[in-house]
Amino acid sequence: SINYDKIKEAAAYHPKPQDINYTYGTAGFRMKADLLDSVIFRVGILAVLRSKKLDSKTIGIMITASHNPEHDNGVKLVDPYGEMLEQSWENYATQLANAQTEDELVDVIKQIVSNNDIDESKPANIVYARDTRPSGPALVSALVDGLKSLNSKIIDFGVKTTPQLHYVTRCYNVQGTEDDYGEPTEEGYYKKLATAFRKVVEGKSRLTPIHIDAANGVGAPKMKELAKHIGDEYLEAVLVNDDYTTQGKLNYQCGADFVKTSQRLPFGSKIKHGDRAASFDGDADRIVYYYVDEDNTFKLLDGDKIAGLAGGFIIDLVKTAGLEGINVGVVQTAYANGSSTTYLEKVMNVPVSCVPTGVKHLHHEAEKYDIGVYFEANGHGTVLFSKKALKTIHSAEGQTAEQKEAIEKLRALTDLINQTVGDALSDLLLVEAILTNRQWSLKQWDQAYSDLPNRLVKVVVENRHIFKTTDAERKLLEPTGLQEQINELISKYKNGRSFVRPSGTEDVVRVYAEAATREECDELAYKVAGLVY
Ligand code: 16G
Ligand code: ZN
Repeated sequence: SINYDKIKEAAAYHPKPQDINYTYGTAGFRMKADLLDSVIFRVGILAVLRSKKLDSKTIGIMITASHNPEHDNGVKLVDPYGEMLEQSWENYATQLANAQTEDELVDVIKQIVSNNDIDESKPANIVYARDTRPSGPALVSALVDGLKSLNSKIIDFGVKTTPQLHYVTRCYNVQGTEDDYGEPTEEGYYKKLATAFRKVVEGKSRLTPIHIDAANGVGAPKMKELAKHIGDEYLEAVLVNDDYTTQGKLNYQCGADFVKTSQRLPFGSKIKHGDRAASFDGDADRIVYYYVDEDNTFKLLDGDKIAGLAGGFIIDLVKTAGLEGINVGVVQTAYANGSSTTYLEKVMNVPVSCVPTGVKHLHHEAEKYDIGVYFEANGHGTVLFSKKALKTIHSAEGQTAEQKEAIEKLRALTDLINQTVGDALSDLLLVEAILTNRQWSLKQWDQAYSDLPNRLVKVVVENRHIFKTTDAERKLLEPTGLQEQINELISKYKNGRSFVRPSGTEDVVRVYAEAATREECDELAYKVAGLVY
């Protein structure tokens, strides 16, 4: 059982700084790395409790701050099937992190144990990984101190992408069952994806090279490894911003978040008209595509475009395969471009749901469909196949050669897609596989619809917590009266849409606007920002 004196002793080496209030938010804990030592120690403790609670299932821990600056870091917990930590436990994470003294810490632990009827004697299993940040190794040792203070069985998965950690967590928990998800190794991950990719593109001509900006992060070495497993004859990947060892380069003027936010090429990219390019973020769980047009304008293919491409391809395969009983739906957030929603609903006739920002919300909504495609505009997303869909796809036989081929491709897609979480490597292969099958250029893909001009503005306010939203963050409930003022502004713009929400990861309020023209959109964004300020 739990030795509380041992915990106190270990915790004394990882004191909580005074005057800091930590919150486990949308992306776990995330902030300047030098404030995280005590937090990570305590996250280790929470992971052990979670594993004990879930009958010794393996819990994953990822140390990363994704697209944030290099000096930041963060940590999040991964539940047994590779999903985000169950929401009701986020509160425990926050409570543990904020316990000021060792005695308070032990009190919180005891409370979690008793609230959840945790059997203290159950063994605990943990797997952890980190990205390439220089602060990673020191934080890992704080984590290990936390884990060891409770005698858990620990697997160090090393330097990995966030989605690889999600993958391996699921693999450990379903190994040898009918839900087997692959070998719980990095090698197993590459083999699974590479084999599936070759199956989907077999017999089609290879596309021109894909230029990948890896944000100088962990996606660089991992993409190279994946490409080796796939082979040049199927995919030609050319990397830029692949220097993950020089300090100061991670996410600096490059990566998916930079490209999406600034709507321009990353530093270091030399693509010309006709080239195909994509950017990962710092932990390789987001991807956006882009190209430059004849007249040298930058064209972005973001998460909404990927959802349209993937949704369209999967719907076609399901129809061709004759699997009419399988429904396909798409899940978006308020940030989805209005044109993408119209395209999905009106042209493709797909049901679309809108949920609040954050992967856990999208993921859960997508589980309601037989095949649920979810993407945030920022490039984070994946496709979920329900048990029913998997069973149907794996047992279908097909009458005609065409049907058989469609079924084979659907089967391969269930392996190609990392169903635990959005995965830049897996999503890249998904997009490349679809474009190869369709023999489409990025421009042809882009022609499905044109994005409405849009603008995202950050507003620094005194207290962002007074902003309360409803309707999947599309409307403000509080401060009272503000939404009416915003509505009045919106009504003056053609195709105008705007909403205000407090950020879950930064101390700011975000204002989003779109309208028929760039000028109108910018004007709307700044006027709404003016109301918020
Ligand atoms: C986190 C979320 C991401 C979301 C972003 C919004 C996860 C794993 N990540 O990075 O999905 O788009 O937060 O940030 O849930 P914001 O609340 O600051 O706008
Ligand atoms: Zn990320």
